[in-house]
Amino acid sequence: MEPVLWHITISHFNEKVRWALEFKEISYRARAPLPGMHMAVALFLTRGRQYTFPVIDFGDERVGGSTAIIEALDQRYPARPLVPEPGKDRDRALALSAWFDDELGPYVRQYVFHELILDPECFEEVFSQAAPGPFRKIGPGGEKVIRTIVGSRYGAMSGEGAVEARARVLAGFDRLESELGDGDYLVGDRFGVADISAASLLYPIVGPPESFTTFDRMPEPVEHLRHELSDRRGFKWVEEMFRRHRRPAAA
Ligand SMILES: N[C@@H](CCC(=O)N[C@@H](CS)C(=O)NCC(=O)O)C(=O)O
Repeated sequence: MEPVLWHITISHFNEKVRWALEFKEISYRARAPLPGMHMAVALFLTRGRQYTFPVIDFGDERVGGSTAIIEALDQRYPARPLVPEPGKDRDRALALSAWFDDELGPYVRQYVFHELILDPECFEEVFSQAAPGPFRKIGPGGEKVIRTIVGSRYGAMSGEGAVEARARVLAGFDRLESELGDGDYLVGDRFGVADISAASLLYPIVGPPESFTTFDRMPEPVEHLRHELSDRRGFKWVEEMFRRHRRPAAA
């Protein structure tokens, strides 16, 4: 059976797994319930182990957590490996992925959602581009509910929180650049899980055209930050990773 990916189209954590599946040329089916409702689905799918998306269903096993899913994909589909063999490179790749997952991903989300909440018109546009097809026309009432959910779940209501989150995004670029040094990739000389983690988690800031979801525009402060960062080595590296390695969706 083809694996089934339960995902949120807009989500950068979910972009990691779509990218891994497509890079490894694994054909899969995708399911996207309404964001906000997905926690109940994740809990159901994983029998209470996981309340976040992505979750993948292999038929005989369901795995949640973006990096754990990429490890499981390599075990089941060894071609075009993304996680290095056991040893120093593997330890480094998984440690870097964990750092980007914990110290960067949540802050990108908090900052971008904060700015979206302050710009309801843009929120509506982003939602209508990003929501799964049947939910696109949910109307202003539904959008309000979703805004409230993301605002309270991700700490995106607080202005102070957003200032801190923006600083953490910049710290993410600093770490990325210092780990890259002069190299093309974060670990060794080939593309892998650490690169997918860093590049996917920064996609809402960088806005590469190859990502699964693209947006016509972001709130003005996010556009401004994008412009401010656009000459940085880390920003150009994210663009380059998408250009070089992001295959179009097969699902
Ligand atoms: N560490 C998890 C994080 C995934 C995550 O935060 N997913 C979000 C969507 S971006 C989610 O489902 N959140 C539900 C919630 O926190 O209530 C991973 O790597 O998969």
